Amino acid sequence: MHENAGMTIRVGVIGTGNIGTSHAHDLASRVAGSTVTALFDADSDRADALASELGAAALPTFEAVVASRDVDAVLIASPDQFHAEQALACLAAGKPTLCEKPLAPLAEDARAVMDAEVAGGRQLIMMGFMRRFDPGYAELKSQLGPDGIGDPLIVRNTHRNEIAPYGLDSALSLTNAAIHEIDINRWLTEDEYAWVHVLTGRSGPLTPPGQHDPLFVLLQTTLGTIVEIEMFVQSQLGYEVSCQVTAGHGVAEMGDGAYVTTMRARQRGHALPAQWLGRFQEAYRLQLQGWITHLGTGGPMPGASVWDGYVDAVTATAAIASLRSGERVPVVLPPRPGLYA
Ligand code: ISE
Repeated sequence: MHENAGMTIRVGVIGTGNIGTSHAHDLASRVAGSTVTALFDADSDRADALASELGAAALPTFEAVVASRDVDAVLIASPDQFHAEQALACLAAGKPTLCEKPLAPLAEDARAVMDAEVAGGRQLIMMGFMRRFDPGYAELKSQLGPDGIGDPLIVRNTHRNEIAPYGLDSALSLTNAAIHEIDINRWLTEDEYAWVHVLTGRSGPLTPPGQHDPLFVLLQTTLGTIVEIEMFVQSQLGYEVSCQVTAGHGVAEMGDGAYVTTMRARQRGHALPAQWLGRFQEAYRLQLQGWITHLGTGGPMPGASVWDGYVDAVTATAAIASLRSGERVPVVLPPRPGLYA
């Protein structure tokens, strides 16, 4: 799309729920070089309202958004189970796409998208793993390596939601929520996983029968780094994400970023956001800006690739197998296609 350098990228948004609406607002007013021209949502009233606010067209199907001559690039923000089918349609139409995570809940569907992109011979899809753009994670990563505290040995992650946004289902906790840690720990360690083991135990009071919350996910990378994740979807305490790395020469911890701690009335602390937009709003905006700048200038794709989305889905699928069997499950990857070298 570099022939569009200096021009406005016209984006079509598929899915106008919580995150799709936030993206559409960012693209319309907080990102340089983009505008929103078309929208689709299964809830047509919701799509109509956002379309009239932004001066975009609300279209009757996602296919119409992909095919529209007023759409240069597509943003997929529909429910997870539709991502793969919609990504395949974008590839078939040759439209650059930002696909919200996950690429697909299960590895086989993610694989179909990767195979189609590889067959087309060019990277058209960037994955929406926004934590890669978060200033807190960027600072944490910059502390690692030979000029910092050394190689990561153990990474401890917590990911707590106040309530289950889509209902509590333990497999969904892995494919929709813990997928963020699956991805960001590959990015932090620059390594792939060798195995995953999901431990279940005593559950919190809101957990329905047959489900488990919190989950404790243990992974080991091929170089031996241990990664642990506390995934607690119905924690009731608010939204909280943290990451602490024990490395060869020290420890680096990403707490809650830039919050100010206040002491008052015999209490010390700070407020927690209710959900992820309160914590990651800037990461989402930076991700969109990176994507739009990449489309406008033809520079390198700045975010996660379809290969990343596929590897994350393979890992989540292995984690579901572990959840069900109680056993440690290997993470088995094919060779990385040359397109993603
Ligand atoms: C949601 O879909 C997100 O992507 C949030 O970042 C995550 O914290 C939440 O658990 C997911 O449901």
